[in-house]
Amino acid sequence: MSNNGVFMSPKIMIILGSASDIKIAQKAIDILETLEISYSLKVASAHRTHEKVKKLVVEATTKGVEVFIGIAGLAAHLPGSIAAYTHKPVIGVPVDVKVGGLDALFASVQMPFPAPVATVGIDRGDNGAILAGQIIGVNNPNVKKKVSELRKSYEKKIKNDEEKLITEINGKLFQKEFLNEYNEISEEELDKEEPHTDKIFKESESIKSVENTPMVSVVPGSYSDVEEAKKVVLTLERLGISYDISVISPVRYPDKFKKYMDQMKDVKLFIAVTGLSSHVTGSIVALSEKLVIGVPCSVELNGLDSLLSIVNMPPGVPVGTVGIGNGRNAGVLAGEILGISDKNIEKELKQMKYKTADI
Ligand code: C2R
Repeated sequence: MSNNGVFMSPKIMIILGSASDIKIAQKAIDILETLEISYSLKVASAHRTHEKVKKLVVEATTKGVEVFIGIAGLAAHLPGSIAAYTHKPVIGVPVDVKVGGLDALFASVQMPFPAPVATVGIDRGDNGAILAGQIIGVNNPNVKKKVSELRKSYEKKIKNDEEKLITEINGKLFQKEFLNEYNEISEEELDKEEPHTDKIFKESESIKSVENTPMVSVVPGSYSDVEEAKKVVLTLERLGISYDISVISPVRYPDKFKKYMDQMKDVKLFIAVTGLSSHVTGSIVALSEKLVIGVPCSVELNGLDSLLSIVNMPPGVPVGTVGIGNGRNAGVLAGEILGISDKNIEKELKQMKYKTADI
């Protein structure tokens, strides 16, 4: 971006493994334009032009790029290679070129400590850009507001799509009017700052306010996820990041869960640690516009059920997912995000990343 002849670094760098990934990248571009976040876009492959990836990432990190988005199909080593050369958050968007994009998903998400890639769903360039917006929005109220407006546009879309669909159904037995009062979300409600929490907590019993709100809320969905959650909090401890940890299942204790979410409404981000069909991440996203990191746990199917149900979120509601059983990487990712504006966290993070990289 050029401003009176002075070159300013973009906030985000998008790197495509190939120009053939542009259809998915276009989804990210459209969102970043809506959020009014400056970005640069390059084509560079970890396999075909490794040196270029390295130079781009190192230079962009030095010049102040805050978030990287790596978009690639097949054996998508590109996001991981970006993560090797920066301590800034890296988002991976797996592209469906073969096998439904599962190859690219695994290559992006299953990164070793301490090089997390916050992976979003297959072909979800839009969610990659929204996640980047949430990261920038942690310290930028204008971007936060834009992300919030974008979230509301998805709510309006559901309402409009439903109305259109209903008028197209002509079955004789179809009861068009049944429970229609729930279709009416007023413009006022949609325009509220945090519509979900406001709406839901109005009627709940009084909620004590949490003094000294922690930076991060860690939510294991069950006591069986606690061992994994411990890895998250030990990493947060090492990075000097304050946190709350509470075991709460939105399926088993929905009311308690909603109350907890309200108590945590001022945290900077959530880390959900969960196995099986992972409703914890989805429930947090439904109740909050804050950034959510998901840690899939291996309970059944080696954690595949959990990984897929955390990562493959619909457009508008991303969850930045780390590898199965890699709670430590969720802690590192939180450090990368919070380290953008906190020099102390950044210092500890660099120590952790670049020291262990020698092993
Ligand atoms: P071509 O269309 O250029 O043959 O690329 C690209 O991201 C693309 O989806 C086919 C697919 O290969 C992917 N690719 C990677 C990497 N480089 C290219 N996964 C990498 O470095 O990870």
